[in-house]
Amino acid sequence: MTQIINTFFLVLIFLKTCIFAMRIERLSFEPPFVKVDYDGSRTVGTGWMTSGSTVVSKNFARLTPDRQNKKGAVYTSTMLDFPAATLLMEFRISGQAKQFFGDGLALWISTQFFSVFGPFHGFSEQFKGVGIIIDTFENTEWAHKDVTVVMNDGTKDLKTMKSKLEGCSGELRFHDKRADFNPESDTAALRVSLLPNGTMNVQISGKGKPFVFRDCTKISLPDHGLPVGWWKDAFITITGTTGQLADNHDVVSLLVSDEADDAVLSAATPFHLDFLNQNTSSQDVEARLGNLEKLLTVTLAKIATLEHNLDHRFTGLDDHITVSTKKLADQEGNLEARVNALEKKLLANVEGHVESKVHLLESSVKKTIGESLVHAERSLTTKLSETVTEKVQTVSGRWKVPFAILLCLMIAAAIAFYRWYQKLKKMHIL
Ligand SMILES: [Ca+2]
Repeated sequence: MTQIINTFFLVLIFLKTCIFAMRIERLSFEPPFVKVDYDGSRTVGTGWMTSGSTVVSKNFARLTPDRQNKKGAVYTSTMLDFPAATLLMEFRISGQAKQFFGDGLALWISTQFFSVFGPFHGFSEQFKGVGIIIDTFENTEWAHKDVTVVMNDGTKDLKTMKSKLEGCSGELRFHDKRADFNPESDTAALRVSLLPNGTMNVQISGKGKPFVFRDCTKISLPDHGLPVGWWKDAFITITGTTGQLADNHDVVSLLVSDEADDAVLSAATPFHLDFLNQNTSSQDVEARLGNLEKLLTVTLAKIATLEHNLDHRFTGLDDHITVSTKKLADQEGNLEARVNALEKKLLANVEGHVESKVHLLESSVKKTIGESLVHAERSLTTKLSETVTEKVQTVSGRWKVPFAILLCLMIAAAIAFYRWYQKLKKMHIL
């Protein structure tokens, strides 16, 4: 009887795992991203928000372009709210640089709702929860891990966290200048399982699709001040940041299930082309139809791949054109400013030159006129003086005779007037 009951419970557990394990839709997203939010921007899904440099295209969310000093995030507005969970994140970190790139991409499961960018890979350093950072830039100040796992109970500062880093090594970044780079299949994946006993299991797959997961680290979170079930109140945030060095940080999908280590989230089965070589009788219509169906499926998958690749190229191209246009506009502005400055300088030089020339001419004219006037004055005075003297001398010998005659006439007139006056007096007229 006991054996029957045990078998019954085992079957129940098996059925629960197989049938009732569910994807949590409100916390999951995957392409194609066709929904548009209230301000006209493409969104990864209902309940998800974007911030900073994030641009959502049809096939992925680009948190940062391959440019310096960028920060981008996608984050949920609802809590995890399950006793166990598995998060499977597909992402692609790629860029033009062969050797120097950064800073990385991080998945945060934290009771802190994302609002503003913080200094620690875009997140606040004071948080309650865990952060799994795909750290692509090797800082020399502390021990580096390609996959860095940090835990904080809300009291630890950055220095304390960095002194106790968990994680593992792993090549999770792609060089997109390689001839064999394929954006659709060159993605990496991170699987985080949160077990009901408080343990967190982190696995990674880094060589593109199909994903092959390997264990990265297993941590008992209650040992780090995070009690069992703390993640029920946790939000999910994904951040990407660049600094002096840059990379494209893209998130392709995030699938969340309410079971730890859930098979529901296993990677998609790759397509195989070998069925085309299968020998089927020309009379076997059903088999031929089956093959055609497979061919159609493969073709559709190829179209999806092509679309994803185009999306990747065009998103990069779009950013490149935007930056180039801005640079050209800046250069045009600089050129105009330089021409204006040159014009001003030239004008100032010409004006100064002309002004000084005019001053010089003015003073020269003044001097010449002054000198000429003085000379003319002197010469006139001398000439006048000479002429007058000469005239006086010439005239001086001739005026005496007329003067004597005039004087005699005046005296005679006076005598005649006097006699006439006396005569009138005697006639008693007066
Ligand atoms: Ca780093």
